[in-house]
Amino acid sequence: MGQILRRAVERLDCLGRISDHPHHLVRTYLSPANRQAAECLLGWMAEVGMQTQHASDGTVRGILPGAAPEARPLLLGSHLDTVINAGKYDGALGLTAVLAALEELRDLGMQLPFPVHLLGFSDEEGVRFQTTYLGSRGVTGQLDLETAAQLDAAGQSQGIVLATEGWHDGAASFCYDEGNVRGYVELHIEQGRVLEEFDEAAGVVSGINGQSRLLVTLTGQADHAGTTPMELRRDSLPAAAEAILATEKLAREHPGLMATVGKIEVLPGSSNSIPQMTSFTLDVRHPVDTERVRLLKVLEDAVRKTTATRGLKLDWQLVQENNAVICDAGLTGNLCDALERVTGSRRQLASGAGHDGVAIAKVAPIGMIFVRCRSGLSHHPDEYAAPADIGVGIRVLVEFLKSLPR
Ligand code: HGY
Ligand code: MN
Ligand code: MN
Repeated sequence: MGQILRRAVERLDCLGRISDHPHHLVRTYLSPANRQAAECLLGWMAEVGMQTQHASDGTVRGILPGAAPEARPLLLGSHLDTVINAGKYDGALGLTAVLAALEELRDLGMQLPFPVHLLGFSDEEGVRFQTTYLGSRGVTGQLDLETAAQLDAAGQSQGIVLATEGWHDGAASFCYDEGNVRGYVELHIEQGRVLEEFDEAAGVVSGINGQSRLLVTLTGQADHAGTTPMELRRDSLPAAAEAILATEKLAREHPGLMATVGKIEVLPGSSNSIPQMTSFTLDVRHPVDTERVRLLKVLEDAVRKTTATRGLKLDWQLVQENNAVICDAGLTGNLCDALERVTGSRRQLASGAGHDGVAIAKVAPIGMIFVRCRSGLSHHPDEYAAPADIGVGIRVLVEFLKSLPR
């Protein structure tokens, strides 16, 4: 495994250097760096003997037919895109680990009794349009007009961007329907602290928490900063601040609720004009869907009250909502068996982070392997998974693949 693990780490480093920004790692939907990373992955997939294709949205696929090419495929994969100022393991590890596992099987002279499709999804994070799982929803026929209408920072809709910036030349369209896929398995860094707490290198995911993504816009009245009396102002920024503090307070008071404001925009944006419009993103998650929905309503009511008192207009826009997904019992059992053969543990843990399996679960049973990451840190350039832990993850994947019947 030495050489194979070394190559996996080298490929991680290679992808970690492919960015749309000179000083930090970022790859977004249909960006030049995302395409460059996709082309890298296509080359590596071809090296392990896969037939490769790309879709117009930048998702790429490698197919290893196996002994029975007509059998239902097992899908493996993760995402090529990143958040802004990202770490190099989120997404990329899942892709390089599969390549390593397939190389290991090849070196063992093993041919799998079913096809394997490796998918590199174009956009899981949703940085460009705030909608998430664009790639995995794309291959499962779940992209709708609402998503196509979502705007990026330049005011371009996802539909127009796909039409004008898409990777159309030589593109294939691959779509998976319910029943024609054996399952989907993704290896990913944990992005949490459970495996560190138990001092375990890897674990199996029991389920993926649900999440709601919103865009909240408060509109008041721009005016002169030097001449407008305080009592006459309809200033959107302090109102947004009140709403954001109420968000944090609600989450702190309700264990299990995670609420994050990741992005805020103020217009007109000059230092001597009263902010007419303030918009901010809201990311709300909870292990229990009904609780997430209930508490989101509590927050919405509080924000509506604040904005009414201040004489502002409120636009509370749900951008995307995904309920929690439970991983398939059969796949999870096989993954735990594989984990136990490698580490002696059957550790299972929930995922607070979202993953492409949420979208793929609409058409196939899903399972996930988590690899420990240092201090659980992620969505940060210091994100780190030790090669030894990556090696354990790859071995679990190999054991899992070897154990699957035809
Ligand atoms: O936001 C998430 O949970 C994931 O990193 N896309
Ligand atoms: Mn990820
Ligand atoms: Mn992520």
